[in-house]
Amino acid sequence: MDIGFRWYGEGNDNVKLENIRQIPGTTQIVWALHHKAAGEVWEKEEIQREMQLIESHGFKAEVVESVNVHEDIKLGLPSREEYIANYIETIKNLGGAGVKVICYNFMPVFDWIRTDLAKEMPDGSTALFYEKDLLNDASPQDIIERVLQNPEFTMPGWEPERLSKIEDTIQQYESVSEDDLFSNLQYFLERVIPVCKEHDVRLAIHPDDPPWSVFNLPRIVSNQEQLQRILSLVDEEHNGLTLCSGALGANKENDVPAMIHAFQNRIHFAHVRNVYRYDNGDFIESSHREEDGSVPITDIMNAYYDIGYKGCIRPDHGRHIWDEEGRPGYGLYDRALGIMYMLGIWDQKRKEQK
Ligand code: DNO
Ligand code: MN
Repeated sequence: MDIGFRWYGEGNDNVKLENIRQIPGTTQIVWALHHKAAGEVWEKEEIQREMQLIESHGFKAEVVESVNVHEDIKLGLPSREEYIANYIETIKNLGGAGVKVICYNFMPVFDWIRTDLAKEMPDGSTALFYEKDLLNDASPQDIIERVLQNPEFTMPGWEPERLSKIEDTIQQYESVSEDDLFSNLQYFLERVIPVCKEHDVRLAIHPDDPPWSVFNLPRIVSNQEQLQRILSLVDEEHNGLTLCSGALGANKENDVPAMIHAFQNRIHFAHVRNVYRYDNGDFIESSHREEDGSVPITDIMNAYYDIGYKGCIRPDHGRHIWDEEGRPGYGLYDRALGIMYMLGIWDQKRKEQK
């Protein structure tokens, strides 16, 4: 198992690679070319430059999060052909450079949604928060304005060019059912998975965050049954999952340890984070510690240990603590604490098994 840490690139992240290097046990940087719009080809030279920078700091750079899927592919429009061809080009370029896993998502319009990026907790830390009633009552535009009050960085999935046409994009989905979205995903996978196989790159779909429909948009990556259906669309190892305990864990029906056992060799990347679920349907991203939230983090780590998981695990989001500023969810300190918590469970388990 490799511990990974998501990093947004030089000038686009106030966490330094030198600092990540000091988190015990951390060997992978999970990266992306964040300036690339969905549908653009990632060129070989740019890929190499980024990977060399990461590797020169002593890390592996084998996991990319994310190569975003163009909306026309999700909508199943004729123009998807061009974007699928570009995606294939990117897979080849990444595979050629030594990348082993590509994380992506298939959420219409919004990749993750919250109503507050810095909700204060009783201890003074801040965290990403989802307020159910607010989301149900507000328009997409209200939410965007609320969430992006003082954007210091562009957040993935919330790029200005994407947001500027959001109402139109939402409208385009009015005629797209869940079954249509499954067929559009299948169409995409049938074309890209053979290329992944040839270049030995594993594709790993990230669950919907949160795992239910927002603004009446179809969502198909929200529970065990849907994940199973996605794996069956192209039943081949390279068609796999990013199992995100925080995204899935926002719905109490989702049993993440059971999913780890059920999907074993199809999990190519793991996000571990906790969420505290309030009775009214709200949730907040708590610390990784099991008792601070509603997700059984110790059972999850034990399940990964028990299946002999060899892939990359990264702490997903963290709170902002110790006066740290910067990208919501992606500070240094709380994610580092998360890593130490995960490794504590892992090491204990390893000792017991000896
Ligand atoms: C939330 C995050 C996501 C993730 C993308 C992957 O849990 O991990 O924003 O990065 O959905 O495409
Ligand atoms: Mn995640």
